[in-house]
Amino acid sequence: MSDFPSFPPDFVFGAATAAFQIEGATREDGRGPSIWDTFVRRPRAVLGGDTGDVACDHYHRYREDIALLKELGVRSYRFSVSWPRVQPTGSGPFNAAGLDFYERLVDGLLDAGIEPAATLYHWDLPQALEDEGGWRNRDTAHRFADYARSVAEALADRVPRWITLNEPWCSAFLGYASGHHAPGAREGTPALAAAHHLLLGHGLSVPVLREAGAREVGITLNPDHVTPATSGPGDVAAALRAETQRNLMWTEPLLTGRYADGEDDTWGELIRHQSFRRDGDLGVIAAPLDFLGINYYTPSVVRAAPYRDEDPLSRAADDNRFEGVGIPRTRRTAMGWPVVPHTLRDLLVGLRERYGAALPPIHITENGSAENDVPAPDGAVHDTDRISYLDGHLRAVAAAIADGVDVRGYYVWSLLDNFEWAYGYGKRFGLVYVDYATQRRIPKDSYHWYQALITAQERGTTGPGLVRPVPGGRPTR
Ligand code: IFM
Repeated sequence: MSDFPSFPPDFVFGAATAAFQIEGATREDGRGPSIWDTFVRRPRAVLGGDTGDVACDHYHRYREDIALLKELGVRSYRFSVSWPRVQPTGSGPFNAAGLDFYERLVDGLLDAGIEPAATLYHWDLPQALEDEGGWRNRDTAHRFADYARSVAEALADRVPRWITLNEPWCSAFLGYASGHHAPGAREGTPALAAAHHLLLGHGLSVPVLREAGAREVGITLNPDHVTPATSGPGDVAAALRAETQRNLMWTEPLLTGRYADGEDDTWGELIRHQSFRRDGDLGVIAAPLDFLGINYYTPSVVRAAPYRDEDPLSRAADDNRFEGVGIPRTRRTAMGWPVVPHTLRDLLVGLRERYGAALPPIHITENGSAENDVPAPDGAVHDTDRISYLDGHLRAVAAAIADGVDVRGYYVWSLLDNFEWAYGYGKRFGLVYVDYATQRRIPKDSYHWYQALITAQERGTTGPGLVRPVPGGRPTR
């Protein structure tokens, strides 16, 4: 940690999780089924047939997890509310027992001196809404705003920071185009309708959240840092299509109130029938934000490719004539994701250059790495690769701040090892190792490293040799 840059005094260091990935208790206290409860039971949908039924058992162990957060020293904890836990069918009556869980969680965090940051939608749509078309159906956007209102009316007096959606690109393109995520659909125009309705649901919920007392309202995107494989016009155009799908189709409506210019080249016939977009929608979607959440893990290098499916009638919305190429000479995480930290700085500076004053303050709402963690004979988890990943990316955030980007916070993904969606429990992103057989939590070396970093930042004592993380113990100086 020597020569580690100093962050502004009010910079928020945090850690993040999401409901379906950690809570378990999927059939308890009146929770309804979500699209992920259905999807995990589809043959071969999730590696090893893993489910969210128990996960990290956080629903029962949240007090222990709050104690881990307190010991870690984070200022803020980002969690998500499970929509089907608080409103089992996504419309109609709320489930008092479900809301009560989040009341207890929030009160426990506040007692521990930790600011709660709530995400309203981290992919666990109530199955009953999917049965009506899910996000393809415009009505789901209105159901989402109603849900947002009720949750905020219950919690906004104690939760200052609210995130409407987590990574709507994943909900639309992994959920309805590639089919790798719930609900597992492979569609064209309906997936683009889903993307639009996600944005609409976000926009409808922003004023509702404010009316209910939310102090800061934002949305979390996962923009990619895209580079063309060559400077040839074909690859450059392919990179723009990749950027349109991953970045611009989200940031342009949200921050400028316009649809992205590159849509026709990206989607061709699939976007020509736009009856799902109505007059006035852009005004709703562009509701002013208090912050923009950015989740960032790895960059992409892309080149031009033919359509995988020549037939626009059956073509999926992610079939946009580009493909990724490898990035040589870079370490890869256990996800196979290349580690190139400076691209986070470049992405942030690029957003600032593109949107100028229209770019709200930024919180890095997720960043972290999956590594092949195994407890060592001494009982500890020596995850030096994760420490190096986090170190590099935090330095990239500091560099972006030095370059004038208004970044206010950084949340490590994730507090705990957890259910990594289609990869099941095989991929470990946590600062804390979870032994799923016993539910024992073991803080990894990265946990102690982050703890030492936060302590040093708070004391204003970063600099050469000032902080030494002690695996398994408190930082020393
Ligand atoms: O685990 C996910 C999280 O749910 C959303 N952002 C990316 C993480 C790592 O894949």
